Amino acid sequence: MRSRLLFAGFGVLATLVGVATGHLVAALTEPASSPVLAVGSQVIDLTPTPLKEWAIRTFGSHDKDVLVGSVTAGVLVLAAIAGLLARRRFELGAALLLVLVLIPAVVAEQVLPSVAAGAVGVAVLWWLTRAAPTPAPGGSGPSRRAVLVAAGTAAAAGALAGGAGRLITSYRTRETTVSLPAPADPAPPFPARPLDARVPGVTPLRTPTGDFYRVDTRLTLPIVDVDDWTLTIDGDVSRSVTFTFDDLLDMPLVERDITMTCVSNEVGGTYVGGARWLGVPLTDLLDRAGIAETSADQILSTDVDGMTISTPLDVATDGRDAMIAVGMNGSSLPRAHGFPARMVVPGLYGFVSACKWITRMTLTTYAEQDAYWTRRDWATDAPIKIASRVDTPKPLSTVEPGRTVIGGIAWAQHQGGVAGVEVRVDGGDWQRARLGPSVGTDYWRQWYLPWTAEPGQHALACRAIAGSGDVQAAERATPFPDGSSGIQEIVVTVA
Ligand SMILES: Nc1nc2c(c(=O)[nH]1)N[C@H]1C(S)=C(S)[C@@H](COP(=O)(O)O)O[C@H]1N2
Ligand SMILES: [Mo]
Repeated sequence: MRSRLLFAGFGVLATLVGVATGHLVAALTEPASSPVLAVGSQVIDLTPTPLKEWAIRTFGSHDKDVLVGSVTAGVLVLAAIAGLLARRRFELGAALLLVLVLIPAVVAEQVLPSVAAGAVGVAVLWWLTRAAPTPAPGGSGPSRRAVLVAAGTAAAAGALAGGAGRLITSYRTRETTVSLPAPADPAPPFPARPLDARVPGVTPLRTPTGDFYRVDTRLTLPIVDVDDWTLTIDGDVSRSVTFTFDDLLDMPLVERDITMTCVSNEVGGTYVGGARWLGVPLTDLLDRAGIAETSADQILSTDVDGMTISTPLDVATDGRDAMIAVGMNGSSLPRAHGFPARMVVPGLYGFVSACKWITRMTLTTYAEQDAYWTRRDWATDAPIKIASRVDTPKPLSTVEPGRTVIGGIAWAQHQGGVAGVEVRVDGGDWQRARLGPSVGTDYWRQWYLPWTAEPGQHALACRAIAGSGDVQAAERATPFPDGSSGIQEIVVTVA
């Protein structure tokens, strides 16, 4: 029994040292190719949409941690089994270990780190099993001390390789900032006294960059050298054109306050943020390529790794402030939000517009080419739905009786903005809330309603009214395929 545990441990240790080596090799070649992450990325791409939905719903923004954790746990169990097999027949254990580390090599085509992980893993397993006493009755062999020394050495080497990999990765993935020119067309002044300065608990009018929600299919962020980066417009255009980053900065830049929303946002959810974007108007770029004669109906954007996002051409060129953004809240884009450039289209959900790390815009048709989410049956035409959220009080919280406020945020981008918000207490009449300052029709709006809270349980609901006159839909819809809808109603206790 002791010997079995020992060999299971050998399997795990050998695998860990192998993976650490793979991590180091990956750090030196391409940090996104770390074996666990490679398998994880593949799992994300292959996961059916309903399961993905469920994961996002159940684990929220921890969905990726859960995924990485599950892959890791699975690998470790198999590693222990490989160790057990090696106890009787080394070749069997070594074979299982090799299969384990070759999975990322095959599914994610990441050969170098996997080969290194496999070679080192098998070597360590061989070395550990040789140090252990033979399981045969009366078998002698090397001492306990030899096992401890071998295991200790392997663990130290693994820790060293893993640590070095981590250091190199963090150096290579550091943020780079580029200084950007002033906008030729600046945004109007931002309100000096947003509501959050007066009503505690209401979402800040401008989302600090570090707090801006992040949604993408990646487990690691791409490393893009701005000096090598280019943006090409091709497909059904008069002429293909390619821009360097400096070419973009030489064009007149516009600055706009735009609220971005993810289609995966649930009613009352947090996948929404307001920022000040700096960029080149999309139509200025398309005009350089010439689209007067085009029969395209979509812009198919491609990112540095070939991920694709489709945008309806007519919507993107209807006069709204669509842009290729290079700046966010006064700095160049952070890596998480698309450095060095991304698309931003007010009024469209991010999955049909906001391509980060963009390198190509191909003018084509929906009939001819499918983008990443189109292949997964999401909508292609997906305007952001009118929505509102209660920020304060928090759902299921306890509130002191007496004078207080109900407050939150609402959005109706490119539908005239938010013209009104109404609040309903305990199913009563809809009451008009007071609105915070307007930041334009593509931006969200803060709101609050003074409320005298009587002891007991209360249900609080809100709904937005757009400048277009349309009212937030009460019909419940799930995020798939074109965005959630419904009225958020929270319950609080006053005591
Ligand atoms: N390259 C790339 N761009 C992408 C995505 C992605 O997965 N890959 N996700 C999109 C989605 S679904 C949304 S909602 C926005 C989110 O942008 P943010 O992470 O900057 O908030 O980016 C969009 N752009
Ligand atoms: Mo999204």
